[in-house]
Amino acid sequence: MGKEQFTIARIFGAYYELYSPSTSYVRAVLKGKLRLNQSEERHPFVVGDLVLAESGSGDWVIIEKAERKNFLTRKSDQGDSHVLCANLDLLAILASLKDPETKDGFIDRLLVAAYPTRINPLIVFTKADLVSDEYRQEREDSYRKLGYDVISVSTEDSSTLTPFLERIQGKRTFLCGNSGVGKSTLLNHLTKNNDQKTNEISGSTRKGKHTTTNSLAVFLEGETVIIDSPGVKEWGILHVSKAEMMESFPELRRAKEDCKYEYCCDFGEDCNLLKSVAENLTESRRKSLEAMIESLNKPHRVTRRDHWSQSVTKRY
Ligand SMILES: Nc1nc2c(ncn2[C@@H]2O[C@H](COP(=O)(O)OP(=O)(O)OP(=O)(O)O)[C@@H](O)[C@H]2O)c(=O)[nH]1
Ligand SMILES: [Mg+2]
Repeated sequence: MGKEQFTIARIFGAYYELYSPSTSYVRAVLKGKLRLNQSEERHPFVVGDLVLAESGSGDWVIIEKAERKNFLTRKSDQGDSHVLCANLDLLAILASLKDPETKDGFIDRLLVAAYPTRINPLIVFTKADLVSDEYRQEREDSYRKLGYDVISVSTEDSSTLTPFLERIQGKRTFLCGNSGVGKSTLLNHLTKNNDQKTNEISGSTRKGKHTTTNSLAVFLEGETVIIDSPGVKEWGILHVSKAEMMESFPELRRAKEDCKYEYCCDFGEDCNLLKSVAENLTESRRKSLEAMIESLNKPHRVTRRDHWSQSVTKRY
């Protein structure tokens, strides 16, 4: 029987959709032993995982999981960590400029979540056609001046997609953001297929309707991979320590350089980092940091209404 390495493109119930450049898409199941070994983990496999599979008489059978280069996690409660995706090169934080408007606090949270993973963040403001150029520029600049890579797109104007395409070329990119910001619409534009269902935002709340329920990796030419994901309301970052949180703020890094040891004191009265919070953060960034530190102390305040269901979708 032939063995081959694949990437997990999608998970639906007990079935896995795998992709390799030579064989394209196949359907697979887990080998019984593998299933038992990993039963302690809530989600033993995620989209983006590399696996070894062998061809059977019907479905392929996954026999081995490769070590992950990196992975993206959310943690919104004690002991309840959720790996979302593995082996990424880029985290595209999609922030809608309008309908729904993504708040800076949400972007800040995702930047903190990305930091310990060392996955490069890219801030992508969406729906640029719905706001003035001045407003778009202002939102872009506030992050660009911190050193982040920032672009804006509108699926109404395909020329705006070129900078995005340039950045994702040859990389594995995870699209994340609130529901309704246009993750699936962007993916459909890039693949020129209607791979993913999209939906209008709600007329009354101006929020998305959690249309995408399962992550999906789409494989393009030149080893470019884009992964669409379900919209999130709040990104739990309980797995990130307070020290890592502060270090992830570029505005505070210079102050950290003055620390005698990695962190010279336990954020006591003479802490350079804490002084720098007052001196170097804008009000909006300071509020974000404080809210995140607060959520470390009160994890129950983090909402868990997000939709990450593993609902079975019929595709075969
Ligand atoms: N005006 C405008 N509308 C857009 C743009 N991109 C997406 N939309 C609309 O926004 C709505 C939501 O888009 P989706 O792609 O379903 O959003 P999503 O982020 O995938 O949402 P979830 O799957 O729920 O997380 C749809 O009605 C899209 O047509 C854009 O650039 N401009
Ligand atoms: Mg979607």
